[in-house]
Amino acid sequence: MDRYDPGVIEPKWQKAWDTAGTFLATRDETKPKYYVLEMFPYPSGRIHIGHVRNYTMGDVIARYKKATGHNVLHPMGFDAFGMPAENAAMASGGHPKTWTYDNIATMVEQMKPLGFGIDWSRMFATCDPEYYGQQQALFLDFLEKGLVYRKNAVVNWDPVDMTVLANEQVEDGRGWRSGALVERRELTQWFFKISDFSGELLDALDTLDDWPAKVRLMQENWIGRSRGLQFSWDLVDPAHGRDKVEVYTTRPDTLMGASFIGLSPDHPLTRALEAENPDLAAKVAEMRKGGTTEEAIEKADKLGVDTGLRARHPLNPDWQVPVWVANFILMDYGTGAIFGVPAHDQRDLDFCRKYDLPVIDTFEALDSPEPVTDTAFVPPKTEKVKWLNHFTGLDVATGQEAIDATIDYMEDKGLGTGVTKYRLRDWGLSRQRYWGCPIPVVHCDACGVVPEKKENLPIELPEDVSFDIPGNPLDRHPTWRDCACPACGQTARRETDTMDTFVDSSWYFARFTAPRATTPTDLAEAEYWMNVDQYIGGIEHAILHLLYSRFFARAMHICGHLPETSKEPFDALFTQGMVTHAIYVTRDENDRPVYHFPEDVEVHESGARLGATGEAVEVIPSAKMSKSKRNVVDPMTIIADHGADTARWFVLSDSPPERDVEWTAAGAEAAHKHLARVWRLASDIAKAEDAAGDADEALLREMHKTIRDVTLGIESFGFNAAIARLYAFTATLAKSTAGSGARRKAARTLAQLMSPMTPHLSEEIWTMLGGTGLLADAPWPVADEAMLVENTVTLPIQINGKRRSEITVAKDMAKEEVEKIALADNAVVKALDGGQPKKLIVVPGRIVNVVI
Ligand code: ANZ
Ligand code: ZN
Repeated sequence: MDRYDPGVIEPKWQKAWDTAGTFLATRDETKPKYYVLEMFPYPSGRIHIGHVRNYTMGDVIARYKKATGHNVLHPMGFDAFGMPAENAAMASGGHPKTWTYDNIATMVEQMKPLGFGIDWSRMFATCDPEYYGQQQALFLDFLEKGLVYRKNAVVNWDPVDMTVLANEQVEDGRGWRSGALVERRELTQWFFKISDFSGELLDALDTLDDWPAKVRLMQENWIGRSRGLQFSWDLVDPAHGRDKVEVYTTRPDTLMGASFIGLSPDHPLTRALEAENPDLAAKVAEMRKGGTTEEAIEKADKLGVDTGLRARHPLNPDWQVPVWVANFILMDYGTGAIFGVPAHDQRDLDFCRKYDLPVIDTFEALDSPEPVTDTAFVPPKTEKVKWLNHFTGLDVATGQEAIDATIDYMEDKGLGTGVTKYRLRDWGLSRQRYWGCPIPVVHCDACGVVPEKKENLPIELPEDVSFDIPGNPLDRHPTWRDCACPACGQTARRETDTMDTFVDSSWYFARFTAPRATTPTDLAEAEYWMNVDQYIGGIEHAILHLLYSRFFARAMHICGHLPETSKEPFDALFTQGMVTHAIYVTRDENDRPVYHFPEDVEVHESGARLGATGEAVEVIPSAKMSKSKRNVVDPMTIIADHGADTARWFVLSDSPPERDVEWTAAGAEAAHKHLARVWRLASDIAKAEDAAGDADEALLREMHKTIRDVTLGIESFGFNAAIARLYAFTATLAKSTAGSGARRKAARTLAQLMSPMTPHLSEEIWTMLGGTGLLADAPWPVADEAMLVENTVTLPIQINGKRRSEITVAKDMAKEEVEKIALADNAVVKALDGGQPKKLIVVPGRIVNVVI
């Protein structure tokens, strides 16, 4: 071979690793283990360059850890259930299963040429019955431990698609697919009891030192701990057997500003009133339209209806406030009822303005008698404010003080209780969907809801289903629902809801430790391999996926499937940046944008033009890649043009891994040229035969510094810095006049240091330069500390006070030795002209003075 040819090199080394089983992971108690995991992909059809960057990062770490003596687990699988497969089936008539497995096959075919050091023997897809059967077993264990339960819940119902929608699937109050106005419906649904773990999940965030602070903060806000007051208002006239309304507030300090009581449309009292009052019922029905997301509720116009009931202020029985039903009050937060304070809450203010309810001043500043009417006003933590209505005995207090003082006051009087509440709701997992994991329970007329027997698992999805009409095909399957009750043996019906696909991704990391076990995990394997030492994935999963996984790890521990030490399953988390690309736009005759694929555009210094017509193209730099904007690059094209090593090298160079990197054709070209240069350099060195020389030590010193810097770079996720150092060392090596022995050693080390990024090229050079065995198995080079310290010094020589020359000597050289070398210096010999110096003074480490 006389040139760098990745098309030949890359398949060759992939085959060599495969044959040798280089990346197969087996338990080995003699070595420290290291588990590195990238968030597994959804089988959408093709891998994109973002995947390449993500998996390359994981691979750099996996290969580096292997080289540093770790027993590495680096698996890959597919998050394979979900809506797109069903949508594809609806759109083109195929079957979700075929669509999914075809996509998986394609994506594996695309990933293999990238040369990732993955243990492919552990691969699974979450839609494999072998996997989801164990998920069903987990469900049954959770059920037994009370970690999953059934309850009625208000859901987003799409009346056209006849399905429940997740909050994220409701866009502007409409179903994301059908565009139909979403309704709220009450359905019996399954829930995981994640809220039991709210406090623990929040407190444990403090132990996750190797997680990005922003992710921990996002989780903290999502769990949302708040301290407030729960207390009740007596009804002036009891109704439907109720004589009070219980409310929850985080602002008890505003109690004297209450102007109404608000009930959720789903509050039991509202429901009772609806039954007898058709007028009210009609208005409440109107409120139930629209999504159930907090955001949707926040955005919706404020709607209310006066129930006619009145409630007494707990601190002043003569003070009565009206009881309204209001659309912005959620049933599943607090008590589903509030007291409204328009002076200090924007929603309440909007509501009171609309329905003409009073706005009551609550605070005034200490230095001014003017009431504070800013709705966003929270008594400042430092400035003192005075309460207009100081009922607690304190007439001044800071914000938290005022809140705490009111809670204490109410508790003392026996009027209420301080409570800690969390925003985190139980996790509703029921989906009226086909392409998901069936919930393994049975409905029996005699016994009710009965768990399926474990020996009947997996409850497999039937394959003979059709998607030509909306709704859940499992519901209308002629026979699949029919089964025998596991308890009494009578005919019964299977649950037709399937699980939220977030369930599938909440424990796959544990399953990778024993992917073929006939129980959810094999405890010995889990104990050895868990936790994930380094998890890598997108920031878009900062909240739900990670939170659900943290809950699952706890629940699995409770059921004996994970050790106690795995309650936090991810020791370190890294969230990588995206690969971006310029968008190329021209305008059509109506000035509408027309987007162009990068391959159709020629980019010159003078600007970008369409290759075909020469038309000028507008360039929008660094945009998120998106098919609709056509600013995408296909990793397969890159591999075909430049090789996988170039793609791997490029996605990690130029910017730190947590930041975005912009893909440019020119950048990829330059990366490829550099790798070709390294190949040529190595192949020249392989042929060279020259003696050891003066420059050997300098080259080897530089090599050891490079080892140190690249090692540090990889250890600290500074892949771009490591790459910059490798560029520099390549330049040094190219210029070096050292002997071939030293250069060979340096080139071999260069290849080794590059190998996590460019494994194929590195193996090739390793072999070329006489390395033994596979480089992938070779131990990581260690920087020689002695070579890192500068152990020589350069001393100027002054002759009669003038600087005439200099000598370089070992730092610790004895004075007499230095004198000898100084006397042998050409300039000194000349000046002495055969005589002896009057004086010869050596100041160690500084200077040599010669007086003649
Ligand atoms: C009186 C008040 C006065 C409130 C004020 C706020 C400001 P956080 O802090 O997010 O936990 N609330 C209580 N239950 C609710 C429900 N089910 N649906 C909608 N809103 C509800 O929110 C707690 C505050 O949100 C509570 O404090 C309550 O309004 C409202 F100047 O009570 B507040
Ligand atoms: Zn039964």
